[in-house]
Amino acid sequence: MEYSYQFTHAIVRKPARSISKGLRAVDIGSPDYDQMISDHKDYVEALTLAGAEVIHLNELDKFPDGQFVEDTALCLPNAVILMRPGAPSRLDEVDKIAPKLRELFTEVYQIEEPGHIEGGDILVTGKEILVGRSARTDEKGVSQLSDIATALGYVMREVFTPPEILHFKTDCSLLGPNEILSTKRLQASGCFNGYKVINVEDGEEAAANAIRVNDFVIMPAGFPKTKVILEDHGYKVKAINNTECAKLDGGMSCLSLRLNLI
Ligand code: CIR
Repeated sequence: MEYSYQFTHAIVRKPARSISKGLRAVDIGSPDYDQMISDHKDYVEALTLAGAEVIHLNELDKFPDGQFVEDTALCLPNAVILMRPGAPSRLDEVDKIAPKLRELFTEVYQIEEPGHIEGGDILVTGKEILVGRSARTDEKGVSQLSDIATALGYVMREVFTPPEILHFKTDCSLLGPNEILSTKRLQASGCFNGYKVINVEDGEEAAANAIRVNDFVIMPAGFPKTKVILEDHGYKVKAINNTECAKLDGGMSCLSLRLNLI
């Protein structure tokens, strides 16, 4: 997994007008649809700039959280594992994306009932797959994923997402094979021992959900100190407005599935 941040393709789904009904931990107001569409365009442009060919899926009015495609699957270089979201309203999003994933991958695995996992709880690093148990990802799901990943030759390690955090990756991102961007609160759980960790600036916790795609780090705009920290470490950074997705607890990683179709 030396190339855990190198991607040839990315799958995105256009936000639906029903986003106003999207799940959120705390209601801080309804997202503005036009702004979200404009941000989504910028996000697609950033993926393209980073060298990924973007595959577009139609909006799904029945699934207000459908644009957060990351939660529906784990894409590895030669196989895809269809997830089983822990949020009941999101369960059937998997059936909607599965046909496209079956077109792209010959090896397709699936998390089965009664297990649950959402892709936002999975971080693939240069040496292992970290899976954070959370309100959305349970023991049975993790155990199924462990069987599949181990059979495919990967090392999988279970970690625990602190209860105040939606998904494991809400608070961290991969920057390099052995380098992680993390909030201090997540790092304090000890899950990144053995990695080089760069902390986001205090007060800029939402900057931790970024994505490394080839030579770029794509991060949410509005976190200038963390942006400078990343640039000082030599990263090429592209910042995208995320104010509307943030109202639904979504960010840079949630909005795409990154694939390496070699
Ligand atoms: C949800 O609560 O499921 C959505 N509103 C946000 C999902 C964000 N996904 C992610 O962090 N991978």
